[in-house]
Amino acid sequence: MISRAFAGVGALICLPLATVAVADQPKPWQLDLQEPVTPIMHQIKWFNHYSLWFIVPITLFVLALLIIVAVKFRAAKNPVASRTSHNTAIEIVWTVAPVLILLFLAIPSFNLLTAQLTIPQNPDITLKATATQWQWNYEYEGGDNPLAFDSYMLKEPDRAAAGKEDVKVYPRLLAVDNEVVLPVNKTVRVLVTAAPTDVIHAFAMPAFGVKIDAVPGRLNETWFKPEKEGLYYGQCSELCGKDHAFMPIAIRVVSQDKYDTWKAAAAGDLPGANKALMAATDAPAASVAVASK
Ligand SMILES: [Cu+2]
Repeated sequence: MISRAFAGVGALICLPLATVAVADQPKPWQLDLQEPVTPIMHQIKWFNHYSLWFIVPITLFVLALLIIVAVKFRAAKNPVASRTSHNTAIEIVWTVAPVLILLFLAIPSFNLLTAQLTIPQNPDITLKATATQWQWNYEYEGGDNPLAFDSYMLKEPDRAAAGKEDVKVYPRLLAVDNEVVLPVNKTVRVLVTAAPTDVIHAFAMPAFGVKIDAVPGRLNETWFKPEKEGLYYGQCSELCGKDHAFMPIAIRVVSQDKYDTWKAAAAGDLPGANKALMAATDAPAASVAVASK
């Protein structure tokens, strides 16, 4: 709890620095959460800051009590210890106060959990993400153009051929060969699983407020609605073997038009569709593609 409070204080200090940088990926020395891009992540960020208003004062209060007790009642100053064993007023206060504090934390916490776990009835897109040691496979469910592809971490020798030389936009260990492409402001249901004979992985996208296990033989469900175009990065977040650190998740959020063009072309020629989309999103201004504020 104490370390969380310090992280929070650090985050508040560093906030002006964090907002300058791009919004879609981890930053050096970042302490706060990533910039929220979905309604759920806005709520998570709010709840994080809200709970710090309880955690920081409690931590400081307990620290102050400890210091007072250690100084005021030290053996040299207080050779005969008090034999007081009970005080009804104090018993009531330290029972009722924590109950109230926990209620103030529990109610918004359960609201958030409900919002996360309530899958929208009519999602615009259903995406299936299947984890394997050590890459992701994505399937676009339904519609006229079934589409499925593997997504591997971009290997350094392939950078130039993929047209992904800019390490700010395509960072080492986070960039992939084939990104998931999704339209902006659309509700996306994600079905998450792992290959039948594989191990447990986890699908995590910090800017979207999504983290859910990918379990062999089991279909987990989550959802998000990205509000801003950009290229967003996440990682497998369940220790899954020697290349666990090398199976990133990349989601490119684009306009509906660009998505439709990409989707129509991708079924026949995925590398070509990706190249065309990169030319359309990266070329005019690289800063747009990285969703800077
Ligand atoms: Cu994994």
